[in-house]
Amino acid sequence: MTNQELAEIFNLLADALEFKAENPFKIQAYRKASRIIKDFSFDLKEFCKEKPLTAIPGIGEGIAKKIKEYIETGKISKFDEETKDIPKGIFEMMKIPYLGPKTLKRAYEKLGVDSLDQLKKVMDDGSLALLQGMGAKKIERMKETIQLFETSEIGKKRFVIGDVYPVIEEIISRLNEVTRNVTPCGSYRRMKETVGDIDLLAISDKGEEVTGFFIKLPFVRNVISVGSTKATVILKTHGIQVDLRVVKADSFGACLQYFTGSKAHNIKLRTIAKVKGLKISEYGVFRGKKKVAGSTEKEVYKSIGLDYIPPEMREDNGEIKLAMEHRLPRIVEYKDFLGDLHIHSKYSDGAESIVELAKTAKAMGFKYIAICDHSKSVTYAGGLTEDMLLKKNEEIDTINEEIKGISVLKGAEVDILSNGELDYKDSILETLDIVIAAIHQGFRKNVTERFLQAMENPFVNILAHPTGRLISKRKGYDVNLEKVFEKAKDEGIILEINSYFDRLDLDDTNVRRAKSFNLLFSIGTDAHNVGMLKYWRLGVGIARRAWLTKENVINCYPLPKLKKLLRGEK
Ligand code: DGT
Ligand code: CA
Ligand code: CA
Repeated sequence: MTNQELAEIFNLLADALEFKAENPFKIQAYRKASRIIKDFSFDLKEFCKEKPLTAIPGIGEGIAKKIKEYIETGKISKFDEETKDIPKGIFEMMKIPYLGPKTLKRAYEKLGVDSLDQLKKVMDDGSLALLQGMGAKKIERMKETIQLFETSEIGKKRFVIGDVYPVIEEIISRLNEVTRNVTPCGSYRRMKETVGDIDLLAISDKGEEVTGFFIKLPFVRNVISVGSTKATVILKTHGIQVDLRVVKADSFGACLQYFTGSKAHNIKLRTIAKVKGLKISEYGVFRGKKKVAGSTEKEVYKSIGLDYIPPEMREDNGEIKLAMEHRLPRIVEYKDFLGDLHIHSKYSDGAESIVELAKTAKAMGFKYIAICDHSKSVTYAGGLTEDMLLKKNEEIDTINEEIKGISVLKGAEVDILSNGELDYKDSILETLDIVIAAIHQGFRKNVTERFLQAMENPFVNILAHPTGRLISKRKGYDVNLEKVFEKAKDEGIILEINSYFDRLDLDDTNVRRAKSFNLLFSIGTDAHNVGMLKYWRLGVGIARRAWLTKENVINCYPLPKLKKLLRGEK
């Protein structure tokens, strides 16, 4: 069994209970557990030999028991019981945001609707409209929702990178048992926010052994093809396709370059090579029969007169010309990242204590972290009263004295209320090192004006997730970003690159736009459990796709410089 498999089961269980309109708290608990398991850094099966599963923050007795059952018997009886009468098509429809489980249930019970095609049919032939509570307006809205979903990346069967990330991690750690240098390629390596499939490349002289081992891994649902240099499988998790290539070391660079793409980037490279009398293939760069490059990517680029181009820039956006003229910008690197500036603790709706977060962050090599729990009016996410916030500040002071090697910043994710005021008074904001202003309520109500007003507050440093979109679920706020960027420039406000898996907000395109206003950016994982801290890489990935330098990203500043900036000093 794998963590990913188990995570999916809990998510489907939540879907089943939602369909049956059961207790929302229970449903939420399963969803939360699913995400914790998904992001958990150790194999659960191994972990529970050493420690009780309830030692994992956010995993209670009930869930632990089910995990144990799965490890021991390969199934969860509660899951089998709750899902046995629900057709598969219902789960597919449950993926469409805002379609409404209640509606789906009624359509299923009264009209036998058990697939999206069926649902569309009963909407069109008028039979759905005959059911109680199904007015023309509602059906119209449902049609819009379905259309929006079907034209979205998710509807087109692409996957959110933050969902694929832990899957890839788990596969690679298993593959490393038989081979070396297993490297993801394709859109994932370019850090695109959604990926169509997973492309992996490994070095080995014994290709057959590697592909043979790969197709037998416990993740695999079915094998599409297998040979001595490549294999394609479909995973149990979300039905994602994985293409694995195995090459010898002397072709690794060429192959990595080829399978990283993008296609448009590669086509242009080939044209350039041709002019120089060279030919690029997945095995190397050739002049006639003579191989002139192949073992490293750098060599491949150099052989056709180009500087090395980082994967995140390979989108045919002008990078090739710059590489030819040796004028590529030096974009921020993963190693430049010093700390996460947006984390939730147990004080609000996170799973861990600040001490646990600090220790993990330190072990990950971070120099600092900012604990930014929700403010008081966000009651559904355990927002902190002023008293709690001050108590939290004191705890952070103590932790900073006790744990060396990492600094914890006192922060808050302060809500911008519907009248544009902030959720805490200035006298409270003043006690904090870092203030992130955010909108969590009233997405259609004067969002631009509220943002502008909030930015005028001298204690606000950062604007959180400025568009409010969720990749798999919603479009985001009605907001005029140009106005927001302009004001941010005037007021010295930093914009967030929120790297929570479903947000990725700002995205690469908007970061580019914001960059043209000469703004600074802050990367925050918005982690609600310790496993989510690893998604800082997605934030840096966005920064790299937008060609930011390390000067543009405040997480690359050493602590004294960062603190000075946050205090508004030059
Ligand atoms: P995806 O999977 O849709 O998110 O996007 P990619 O870029 O990962 O595309 P994929 O998986 O079809 O192929 C991986 C890489 O392999 C792609 O970025 C470039 C290379 N590649 C695939 N097909 C072709 C092709 O027909 N010509 C060239 N030059 N390269 C290709
Ligand atoms: Ca791909
Ligand atoms: Ca592929």
